[in-house]
Amino acid sequence: MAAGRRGALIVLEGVDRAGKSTQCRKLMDALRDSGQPAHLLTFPERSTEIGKLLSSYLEKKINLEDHTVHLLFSANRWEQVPMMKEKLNQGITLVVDRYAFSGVAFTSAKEGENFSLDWCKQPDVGLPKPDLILFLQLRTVEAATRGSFGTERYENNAFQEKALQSFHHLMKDTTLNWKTIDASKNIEDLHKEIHYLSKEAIKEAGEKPLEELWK
Ligand code: 2DT
Ligand code: MG
Repeated sequence: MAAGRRGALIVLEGVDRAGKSTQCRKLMDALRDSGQPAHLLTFPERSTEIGKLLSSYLEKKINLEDHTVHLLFSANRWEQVPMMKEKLNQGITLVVDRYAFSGVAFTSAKEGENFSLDWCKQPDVGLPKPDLILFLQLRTVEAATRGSFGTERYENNAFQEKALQSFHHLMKDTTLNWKTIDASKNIEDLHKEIHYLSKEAIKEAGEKPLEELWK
């Protein structure tokens, strides 16, 4: 690594069972094998105090008011920001499994309150802006062939469909580097595409400062 080059912030988003976690791990391995320092982050980060609350909420052990839980998901990202910036500045690339886009997509999919995209975005304004957002696209029927849903909150077809619509709205933002990829491909082909796009993003990120999301 050349001195002074920052790492890239690479986010994977997509519906349940699109293969995000598998692809994050494979990307991590490939980057490290090629000598590129990389660190994996997952949101929600369930190990912190806020993360434990979120985990209990997702496991349906506790209920939380909808605005409150949205702000907690955001706070769960903010608490990682000092570490994220430090790593990026050290030239370490961050591979992130879900980010603010899941936050907006899942809250705005909720019935009843009519959460606007704008309201949902506000708490995450100013987070480190991703250099690349890979959206793993998979039709709901195809996702269903990969096994059944788990028992956590939000794990049902109707909800995932609504979240998917919100993701599509967010993807219209041309100030962000969204890349939609066909997640119905086999694991290896998908990995090759993700690895290629990530290498490009890492090259470009090294030449420019880190920006702020939605600002
Ligand atoms: P997994 O651990 O299976 O990815 O599920 N979520 C996530 C939100 O509602 N808001 C957020 O900000 C984030 C990051 C998506 C985690 C579940 O939590 C939802 C699925
Ligand atoms: Mg899940």
